[in-house]
Amino acid sequence: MGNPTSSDADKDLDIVTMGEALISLVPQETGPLRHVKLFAKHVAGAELNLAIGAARLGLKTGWISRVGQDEFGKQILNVLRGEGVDVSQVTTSPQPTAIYFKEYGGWGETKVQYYRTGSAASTMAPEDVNPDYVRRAKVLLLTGITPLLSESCLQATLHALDIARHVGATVVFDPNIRYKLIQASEVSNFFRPLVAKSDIILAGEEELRSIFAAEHTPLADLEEATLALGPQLVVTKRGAMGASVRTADSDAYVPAYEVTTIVDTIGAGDGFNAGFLAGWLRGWELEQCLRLGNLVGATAVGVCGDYEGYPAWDEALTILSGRPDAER
Ligand code: KDG
Repeated sequence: MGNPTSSDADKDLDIVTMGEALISLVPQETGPLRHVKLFAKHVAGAELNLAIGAARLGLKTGWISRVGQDEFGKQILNVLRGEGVDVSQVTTSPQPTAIYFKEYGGWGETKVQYYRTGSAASTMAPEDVNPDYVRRAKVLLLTGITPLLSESCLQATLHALDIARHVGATVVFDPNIRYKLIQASEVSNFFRPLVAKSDIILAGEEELRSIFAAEHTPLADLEEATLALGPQLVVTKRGAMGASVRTADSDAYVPAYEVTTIVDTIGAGDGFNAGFLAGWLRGWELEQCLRLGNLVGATAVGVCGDYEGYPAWDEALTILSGRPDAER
């Protein structure tokens, strides 16, 4: 993992990512889905959220995927183009674009119901990853969602990882563990090799606990265990508890931004990733990167869609310079 700015002069893309976009149907009332009458239609997907968040923060961003030859595929491409994300590596497939429903429980919890088996993106395969494209990227960001979509998606992910290492792109990995796609008992074996092949890990605290099967281990030890597998930097996202970062010779913690309205926390982790990397790629101190990550994550939770609340670069700088962190 080199310095993000010096050796990358020939790279014209800041972040390339690969994943599935879904149409998300958001209930307009709380309660079991069988009673919900109205839904709002949004575009979602962890890597798409990251790509949009990063583009809003002024980064040149590309998204690799397959979308259906259907209206939803067209909507997804329209949104990404409108947000300034490069979609030159997106192909279309006769398979449908995935959809998922959110379900808001009466106690504020959000559940998701996927309809993504056999989707367009689940047919992605190694040939979707063009080495000449990845070569142009400073960062390749992968999540643990894509390799769980299908065997060919797993192979595409491993292929992308190998290419990135070969062409000198920094590999950033967010486990984004989705228990609808993997059994809890398989998490450790599945994720450790992916962590080991990455340069930077951006993970939730509970995700690190699952990967290391370590429920009560102090967080600092979990972060050390992550570094011992190979990455040079690990960030732990702790939601309302803030975020921390650790490298071989440094560590830092930054509290969360205070959020007054919580509509839906989905999309906050992807926003954090966009903010953290927007600072890191500009050569900022790690503590400032955490602060920007926390800020972008916080903008997601008061808004209904995953990415809609993410700020533009100048908005983020204004908030960053003027609004104190919440002490929690
Ligand atoms: O991180 C947000 C995602 O969870 C959401 O947009 C849907 O990509 C998605 C997934 O697989 O859960």
